Amino acid sequence: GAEKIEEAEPWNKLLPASSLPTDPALYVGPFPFYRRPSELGCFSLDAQRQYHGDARALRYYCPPPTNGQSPNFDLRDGYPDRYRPRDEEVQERLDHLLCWVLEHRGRLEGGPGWLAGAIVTWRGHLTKLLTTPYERQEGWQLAASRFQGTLYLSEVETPAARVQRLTRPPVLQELMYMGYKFEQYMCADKPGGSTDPSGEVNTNVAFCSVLRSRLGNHPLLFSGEVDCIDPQAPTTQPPTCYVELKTSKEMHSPGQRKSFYRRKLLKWWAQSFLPGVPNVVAGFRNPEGFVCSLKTFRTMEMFEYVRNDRDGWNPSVCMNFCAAFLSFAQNTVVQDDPRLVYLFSWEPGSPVTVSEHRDAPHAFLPTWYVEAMTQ
Ligand code: 0WD
Ligand code: CA
Repeated sequence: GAEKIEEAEPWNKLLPASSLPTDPALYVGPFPFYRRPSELGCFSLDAQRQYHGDARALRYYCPPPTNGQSPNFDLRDGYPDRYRPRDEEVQERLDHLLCWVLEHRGRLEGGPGWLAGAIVTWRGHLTKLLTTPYERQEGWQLAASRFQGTLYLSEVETPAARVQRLTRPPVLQELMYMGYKFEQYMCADKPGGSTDPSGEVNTNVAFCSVLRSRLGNHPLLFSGEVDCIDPQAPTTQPPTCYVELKTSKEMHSPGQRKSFYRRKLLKWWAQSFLPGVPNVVAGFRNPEGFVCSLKTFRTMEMFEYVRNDRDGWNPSVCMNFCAAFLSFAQNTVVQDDPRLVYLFSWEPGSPVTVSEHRDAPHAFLPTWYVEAMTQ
């Protein structure tokens, strides 16, 4: 069977495929191997977006008392006067993660050769890959370079996404603020401390966990922003003690719930499953922008809401597609050259395509990184 076809088409062995389909039906099958993610380290970005190789920006989960009262969080409070949004014109690419890798390259677990066989990227980029077979609205572009064996993946803002960002309606800008404001109502700066919603919301500040995992035969090193740690969690071992915070519209009809399970829970699952964050705490906001109810969703139980839904999502499809994309990228990016970039592009309804580029504007491995790694 398969052997005959390969013999009949020897060019399949010589040339990498030129595109990758994304139809969910093609990726149905057993759930692939996914190594239990372990935390290799962390870093923080401060109010000026400066990197620190420590956990100074980590916050502590501090939910309101459950004495029968509902919360009443005004998510619009402080907007826009106590809002310091990050400058989105600055394209950071993988820089902060590379800073961490550079600092730790000599003492990575898995041995000295481990990094050379790994894929290095942001968790958020992998989330987009996981949800691709079900995504009907937003395309993506991922730039890939191989350097000292390692495959680096860095997202490129699509022209459409740039237009959307620059013409973002005021209501959407306020909605973005509201997500961060919710974090402020739910987190304290110290374990056992209290929340302080009177302060500023500064989205430059971030705590990032750096994780190791493996999908199929692809060793992974990725980093993701973590909202807070639960000091009361059954285990204090990261990533099991981390909590992801989300806001969503209050739901009042079966149709609204169905669409929440189909669209939002898929994104929440993909984002938290990757780093092994076990719980997502949702704040449901009413039309006036107040959160009056909270619900904890267990990441490992999210699929149950769509298991019997014909138009639901399937975790195996997400992971199998991601594994297929990583193989596609590994087979495409053959030359080891930090100035050579393969740009993988995807639009809903089409396969993933690839184009080849050299140097600016797509090259993304900074000179300081390449030079320090070459020492
Ligand atoms: O420059 C860019 N295009 C991006 C930069 C896109 C996505 C993320 N980032 C930055 C983040 O700020 C962070 O430093 O990369 C780092 C890690 O991101 P990630 O964890 O891989 O990204 P993702 O899973 O997409 O987002 C996690 C959180 C978000 O939480 P919610 O609950 O909204 O999913 O990171 C925050 C946000 O709180 N976040 C951002 N913060 C500032 N600027 C951005 C952004 N563009 N995107 C997500
Ligand atoms: Ca969040």
